[in-house]
This record gives sequence, C-alpha cells and structure tokens, in this order.
Amino acid sequence: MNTTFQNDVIKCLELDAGKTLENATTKELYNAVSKAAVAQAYRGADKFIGTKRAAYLSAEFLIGRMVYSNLLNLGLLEETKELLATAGIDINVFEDIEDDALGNGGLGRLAACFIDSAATQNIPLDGYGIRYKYGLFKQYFEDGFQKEKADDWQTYGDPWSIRRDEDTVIVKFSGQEVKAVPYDMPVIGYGGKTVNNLRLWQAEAVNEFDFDQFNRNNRAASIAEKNDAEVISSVLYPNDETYEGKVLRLKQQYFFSSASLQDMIRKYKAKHGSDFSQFSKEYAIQLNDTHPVVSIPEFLRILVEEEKVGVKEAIGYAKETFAYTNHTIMPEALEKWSTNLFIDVIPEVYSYVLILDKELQEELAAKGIKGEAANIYRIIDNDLIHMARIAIYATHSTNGVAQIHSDILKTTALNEWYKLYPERFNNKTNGITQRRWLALANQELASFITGKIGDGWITDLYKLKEMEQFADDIDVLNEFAEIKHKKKVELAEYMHKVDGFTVNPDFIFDIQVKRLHEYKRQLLNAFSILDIYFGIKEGRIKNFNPTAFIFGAKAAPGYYRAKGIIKFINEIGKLIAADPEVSKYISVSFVSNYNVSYAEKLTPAADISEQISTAGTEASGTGNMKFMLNGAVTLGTFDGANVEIVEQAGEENNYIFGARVEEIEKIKDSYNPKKIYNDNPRIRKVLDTLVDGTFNDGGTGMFRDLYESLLNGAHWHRADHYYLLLDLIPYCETKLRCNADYSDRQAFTKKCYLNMANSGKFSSDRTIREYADEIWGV
Ligand code: 26Q
Repeated sequence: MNTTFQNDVIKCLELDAGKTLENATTKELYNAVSKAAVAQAYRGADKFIGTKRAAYLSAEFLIGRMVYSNLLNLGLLEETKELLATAGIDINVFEDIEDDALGNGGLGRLAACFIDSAATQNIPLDGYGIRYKYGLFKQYFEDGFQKEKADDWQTYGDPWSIRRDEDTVIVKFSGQEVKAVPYDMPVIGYGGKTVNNLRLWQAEAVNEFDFDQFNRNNRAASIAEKNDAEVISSVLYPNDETYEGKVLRLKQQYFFSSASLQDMIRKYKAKHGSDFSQFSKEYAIQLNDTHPVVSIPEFLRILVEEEKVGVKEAIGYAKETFAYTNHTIMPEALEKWSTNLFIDVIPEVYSYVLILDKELQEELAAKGIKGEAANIYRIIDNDLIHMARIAIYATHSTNGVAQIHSDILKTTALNEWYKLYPERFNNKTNGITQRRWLALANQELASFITGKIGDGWITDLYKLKEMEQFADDIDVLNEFAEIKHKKKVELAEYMHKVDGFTVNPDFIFDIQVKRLHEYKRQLLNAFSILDIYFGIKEGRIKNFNPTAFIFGAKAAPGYYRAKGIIKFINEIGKLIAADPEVSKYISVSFVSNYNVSYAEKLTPAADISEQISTAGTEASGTGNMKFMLNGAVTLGTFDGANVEIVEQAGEENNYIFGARVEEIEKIKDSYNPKKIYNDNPRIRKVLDTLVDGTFNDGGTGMFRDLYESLLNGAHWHRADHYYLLLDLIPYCETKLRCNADYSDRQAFTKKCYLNMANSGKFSSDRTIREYADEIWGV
C-alpha cells in the first residue's frame, strides 16, 4: 500500500498537524483524508471544454456527511479503511463528523441527490447556494418537548471546500454593499471521472474594521459593517412549507442569486463580450422553487443597465435561459413579497419587477385578456410581488416533481397559467441517488444485490429489475430477510446509544420520518397507534404482531401545532412503555435530531414506510423512495410519488388507503368532522385523550389546541383541514391488514423484495437525465 492518495494523507497530517496516523485526532484524520481526496478528485477529473453548462440555483443543499460518499465515488473507501486499519483506527470514527445540514428537508436533499447524479452521468451541472454559518438547528427533547440549539457544522473544519477569493463579487443592497466570497466543493461523480462544482457564497464586509470608530472608542460601530454583512449568510431559515416574509430572507435570496449570476456573466463575457444573444447556449439556469426567482429581474437589471441590452431582448434571453421547478401547491408556501419591503431592500431590482408586470399585461392585452380577467396574472397584485408568477412568465419551463403534482398544477393550482402557456408545463418525477441511499447506507443489501446481478445498478438502477427473477427463490428471500433483520439490530443499537431507547429488533419496524407538518399527518399515525392500544386493551384486536413505531421529525421552531404533535407522540410512547400488558406488542420511539445521517440508518431497517399525507398535498416525497429502494412496503395515501411507487411495484405489494384527490375535491365544502367524531366511538375515544387528562402537555394548552383544530378549526383554517377524521378508520384497518399479512413472513418478505426490485425509476440519475435532455439541452 503506497498510492498517491495514501501518501497525500500522510503528508497532509505531517504538514497540517505535525502528526502521524498513530497520534492524530479524529479531526486531523478527517482533515487529511478529505484534503487528499479533494486532490485526487481534481487530479483524475476530465475537463469539460466549451460545452453548455447548467446551473442549479438553490437556497438549500442538504448534503449530509460527505466523507463516506466522496470516498465511495472516488473508489477510495476500501483503501481508506485499510490505511486507517494499519494504525488500528476504524473508519467509523468519522461518524462523529457533523452532517452538512444546509437544508430543511426534501427540497434541499433533492438538490444534493441531483448534483451527485449529474456528476456521475457526466452532465455539466453546477450547484449555487449559500454557505450558511449555521445549518438547520439541532433538536433535542426536554420532557418530550422539542428544544433547539444552533448547528455549528464546521466544528470539525470544512476540508472539502476551497475558498476562492479571486472570484469574490460585490452584491449591492440599498445603502449596503457586501462581498460574496465563494467556497467551492468538488462534486465527485461515481468512478471519479467527472468533477462538477458546488459553489456556496459567504457574505463578508467590504471593510471589516473601522479604525476611525475604534479610535473614537465606538467598539460596536467599529465592527458594525462586518456584522451587518455576515448576518446575511449566518443562518438557514428553519421553515419548510411556510412562507416567511422577512427582510433577511429576501436579502439571502438576492445575495446568492446576484452573486451566482455575476459569476456566470463574467465567464460568459470573457468569451462573447457584451453580445448576450448566445447566453442561453452557454447556460441553463434551473430555479429550485421560488427562492432564487429574484435572479430573473436581477438578470434583466444587469443586462439592461450594465450591458446596454434592450429590455425586450433581455426578457427573451431570460426566457430561454431560466426554468422553474415548483415543489408545493399549498398557498401558505407560495412566496409573495410586500412591495414596500422589496423596495426598501433592492429598489433597483424592483424597477425590473415593474417592467415584467407591464410586459406581461401587454402580452395579455394582445391576446384579448384584459381588466378583471388579466388581474389573476398580475405579478404585482395588491402590493404583493408574486414570485411564482415571475417564474412562470419569464422562463420556458415550469415543472412539478411527481406526475400527480404536475397534473394538479395544470388542472387546478396553476390552471390559468397552464391555459396561457401549455407548452411550458412538464413533469419531472423526483428521484434519489442510490449511491448514498443503498451503496453506502445499506452495504449488506448492496453486496447481496451485486452478488446476484453484478454492480451495474450503481449507475443504472433499472438493473434492479433483474432481481425479480429470484422473487420466488426461498433462499434468496431468506437472505434478504436476514439482511433486513441485521439492519434492524443495528438501528436498535444506534437508537439505544444516542437516544436511550430499547427497541426489539424482532418487532415490525414501522417508520415515519420527515419534517413535522400538519399535512404530513404524523398526528394521524399517532391516533392509529392509540386506536390499536385501546383495541388491544379492549380485546377488540387479537394476534397483533408486535410493532415498533418509530418517528423522526423536526418542527419549525415557531410552529406551535407541530411542536404539540411531537409532545403528544412522546406522551403516547410514555403511556405505552409504562403499560406492561401493551408494551409486549407496541413501542413508540421519537428519535431526536432526525437528519441525513440518521436517515441512512433508519431507511434500511424499515418494514413499513409511512407516507400518509392528505391526498393532493405532498408534491412528491423522496423518503418514500428511499424506503422502497431498501425493501419496505409503503403504507400510504394516493399522493405524490406514492402513486408512481405503487404503479411500479404493484398495489398488491403495498398498502394504500384513504380519500383520493377527486374525492376530497368533491366533499370539501360539506365536510363535517364533528359528525364523524360524534358518530364513531373509536374516533371519539382517541381524540378525547387530547383533552380528558390521559396526557399531560405541561399546562401549555397544546393538546387542546390540536383538539380544537380538528373539531372547530381556527380563523385561518377550517376544522380538520387535512381530513384526519375522514381517513382515520380506513387507515387503521389498512394498518391492521398489513400487520396481519406480516404473519406470513415469506409472503411479506416477497412484497418488500418486489418493492426493492421495482425501484429503478426512482433514481435521481433518471430524473437529472430528463432535466438535461428535456429542459436544459446539455
Ligand atoms: C420559504 C420562505 C421563507 C423561509 C423558508 C421557506 C421554505 C424553505 C424550504 C419553503 C419551503 C421549503 C422546502 C420545501 C420542501 O422541502 N418541499 C418538498 O420538496 C420535495 C422535493 O421536491 C418534495 O418531495 C416534497 O413533497 C416537498 O414537500
């Protein structure tokens, strides 16, 4: 063993720490291994010359832990294990390294899967985002209540990034100029042939320190500019699926949008000068939700004011260059900035929002759409700037993220826009990278599959279909089941270590992990567990196969109801744990600080994947795909990508329940949850636990608030807005049917197996190819 990589590791330890393998700390080892891997990546990579590139603009990149995935893609994982072993070190020491949690949930994780997939398939795609000092908060529980603390993800350093001072640009706000300093991370494709770039911008002051103020004894003023600048990239907003109209958030969006555009325009001009007619032949820009949509008016501003391009030409170039992905139809998540706030922060950009509004109105008028009929398209409407409207009008592509979601955009949510520009609407069903979510997270299953069909699946997930030929082979199914059991043992050990839970690996593992949101209906899951609890106690439910119900979710810190749901589930867990009769059959565990690394342990261990959002609310979901890939059945609604999962793996191999979109659409005006409550004693019994003293919410009133929200509603939502009561009984019955099916272990294992074998479609390799072919032309 004496390769360049290994020598680099040793050398780096010597240069950076003055140490050897034997006496280095974990942090020093991590630093050396990572830096040597970065060097190796750049050494081995092919260079793209003169090809069109795509840019993925995203406020979030939820990359997770990078050391293992990068080593895997470089083909250095085994070699690193061996090298460390020579000094008696287990590569697992790197599990102490923080995740890069620069994202909230699905949208951020999708961005991370996409850049992995693009690099693997030799597609020239770069990511652009923000280098937050603090990522998504860390979660812990106190007496069952969620508490938050800051996520200082750089405590082990950031050896994967290279600071590129030479590419610093200036971003101007009204009355403020800040430096945007790029940090580049290599995005290493599997096999190490292609290295793309993830460029994250950090905000810094133009003048760090004001000596004048300092000399006059004004300490605070001497560093005021530094603080005002740095705050822009200081923290990731912990909301997901709700819009927050805060000045800092708009600053963040403009900051990375402007910096990224300046970067591309600088490179473009070096080649083409000020003739921007070729811009869309050099760049395709994908906007990840509306968060970077301010880059459209910014693009116009730069072209018109600084490059003297005509307004109409500039709008034409924007349309050719930009494309927009929508990730939600929920009104509360659609970004609308108040004009006053926008003018306060970026007045020069506002002029171009006005121009876009005027241009669109002219276009509509020319089509005979005027007055009232034109108002629904106003970009500036009642003193609000509608970012999604800018995105649809000034791009050539608007896509949803699963078939049902794209259909809903066309037929309802964005129907008026679809009528205007039908050719712009398209679907790109999400996917996940099998490198992280199978090759790394489930090495046992990965080797098992490779042993049967070779390792082609690592870069072509459709190959998993070849596993179907063994679906009736008892030995194959047994081995598959053994792997699942091993992963359950490992998860149980891990949960014991980090959270102190005792989970029996011989139980069914029924897992719901995702952000906490009312529409995702963790509360529905909680109610079903209570119904089973009472059913067992009353003798109504017999022969229940013991089940460990496992939850993981962060609630936005200001989302009171979501926090109430966490506390409620923790209370249910406590009640059941204290009941020796029922705890033989049920355990409930809410793991703390659910993140990418925890997900890597949870997904391989699930028998049942809970995907139970109200039909029509979950745009796609991607956790559902991770579970399927690792061989679990889906217990879910006809929503998001569940529809396609079932289409691929068969309804007979999954457990689908509940009202469908069309059904909900029909009943919604006459929906009466109180009547359901009054008519059904099982539902009443379960709901009443929120208010009858069964549980203690510490006097907060949180549980009563949940109860009220279901039966009476609040001023902002009707009662039971997400139809929990409507779906509760069908859900419980389906869950019990699934539980009963588990008794035939072999038949159940076969269902799990067939899910795995039919998950090929859900590789982000497929998704990103579709973006490249159908939207970007790269
Ligand atoms: C907006 C304004 C202010 C602060 C925060 C935000 C914000 C941040 C994050 C709004 C939304 C998000 C994230 C949304 C998200 O993750 N959506 C999910 O996207 C996945 C990938 O397409 C889908 O699979 C999920 O269905 C969808 O919920």
